[in-house]
Amino acid sequence: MMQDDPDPDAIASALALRTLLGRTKAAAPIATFGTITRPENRAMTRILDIDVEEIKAHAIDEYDMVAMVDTQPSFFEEAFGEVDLVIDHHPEETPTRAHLRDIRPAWGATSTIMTEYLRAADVKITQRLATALLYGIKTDTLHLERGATRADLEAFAYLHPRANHSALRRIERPELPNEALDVLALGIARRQLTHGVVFSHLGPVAYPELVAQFAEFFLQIEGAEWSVVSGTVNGELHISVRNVGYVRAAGDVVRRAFGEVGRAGGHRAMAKAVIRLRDWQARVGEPAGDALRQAIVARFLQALRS
Ligand SMILES: [Mn+2]
Repeated sequence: MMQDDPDPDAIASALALRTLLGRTKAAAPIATFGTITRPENRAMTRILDIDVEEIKAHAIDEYDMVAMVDTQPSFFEEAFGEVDLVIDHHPEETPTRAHLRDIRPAWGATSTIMTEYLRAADVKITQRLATALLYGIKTDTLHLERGATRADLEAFAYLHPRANHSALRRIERPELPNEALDVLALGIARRQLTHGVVFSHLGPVAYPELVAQFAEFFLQIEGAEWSVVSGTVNGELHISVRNVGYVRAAGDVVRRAFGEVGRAGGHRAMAKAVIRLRDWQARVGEPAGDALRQAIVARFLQALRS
């Protein structure tokens, strides 16, 4: 089991645990109650061919044992009895009930702990697994700049020569289709920076991840603490929100701004809303052009101030 929106550290740790236990993907599925949303994380599972199953809470009963990596039972809304194994590096909020537990809050990444286990058990670390674990450590420690310990550096140094660096590059810098640059050009031309928020409506986009990708990009604009990028695809309006991290939680603001017209939510620094265009039409107004742009700006700024 991983958290609801699994990150690379969780995904790599799950793959490592399965390898350590010598299980197949049928015998030990890697599961989440949520969905992987971040484009880089989706790219990781696709490029490294890691199967992540999205399961419902009651499906847990079908398994003989539950192991958690990079998370703890108390982090879930769903109630777990005693789980079998917890390996994590987050501080405990409440004491963890597990048959076996290895929680090391000082460690920068669960991937580091898993690398130590694999090495101690003399299990072969394939290039694919090394790539996943290296990426897990990189992302959780911001390229070893945040919270990395000697253990993280040692695991990093061990994994680095064993990893596939061209695969890593493709994961970290998702390829942009040529046509996406025309969409980006339009988005740049139409951007609007107001009260520390940069807004851009891209219009129709080929796939939803582009909206998230450009939201990351627009956050780099000088003076922007927030970026709010929107686009339409498959009869839906997708709005991706990013912030610099020390401001209000993005998920709260997005829920407040768009929660009543569609699905909306997220985390501290990233959030998104997905709204059917006909719901927007029925409850807000014209789902295109200036009317749409102005409504997004007005709703977001109001939610931010309230
Ligand atoms: Mn982690």
